[in-house]
Amino acid sequence: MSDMQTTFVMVKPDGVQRGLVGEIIKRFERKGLKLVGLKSIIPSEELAEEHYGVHKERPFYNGLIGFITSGPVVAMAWSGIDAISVARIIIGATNGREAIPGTIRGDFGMDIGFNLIHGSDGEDTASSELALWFPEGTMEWNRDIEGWVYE
Ligand code: DAT
Ligand code: MG
Repeated sequence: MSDMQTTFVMVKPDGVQRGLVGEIIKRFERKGLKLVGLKSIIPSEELAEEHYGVHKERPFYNGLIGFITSGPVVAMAWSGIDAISVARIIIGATNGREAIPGTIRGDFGMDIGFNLIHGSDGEDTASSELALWFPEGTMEWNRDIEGWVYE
């Protein structure tokens, strides 16, 4: 199935602290995904807990919430055909030590917790995460190069 989708992507505090925001955005941009939302915020505890609620019972949960609320993140919405899986491929495996070079985590990460970036893992999480991080909605706009990205 090839559907037009929008996915939620977030540069985590370690990616911001390490000065990788531009490098990360560049990879989504040059791939051909379309930017439809972008903001930098320091997430509140409530926001972090809602975002990672699915991991509430995991041993790393408290550390994860502390990490995500520790400083600025860059929240983004990217659109394109199969954008959810395309973004996950660009991001790479959860553990940076196992992620393939060429992926963001494979190129820049050495850790599982400090893994630089989040990307929605399916249609349901994409829509709930977009609603959570972009309650104001995302942008509708026509990109002039569209006809050179998709045949
Ligand atoms: P992903 O971010 O690749 O979708 P996930 O949804 O399984 O991975 O986990 C969410 C985040 O939680 C992950 O990006 C980093 C953290 N995490 C996962 N497993 C962990 C572990 N075993 N130890 C520490 N942090 C972990
Ligand atoms: Mg996940």
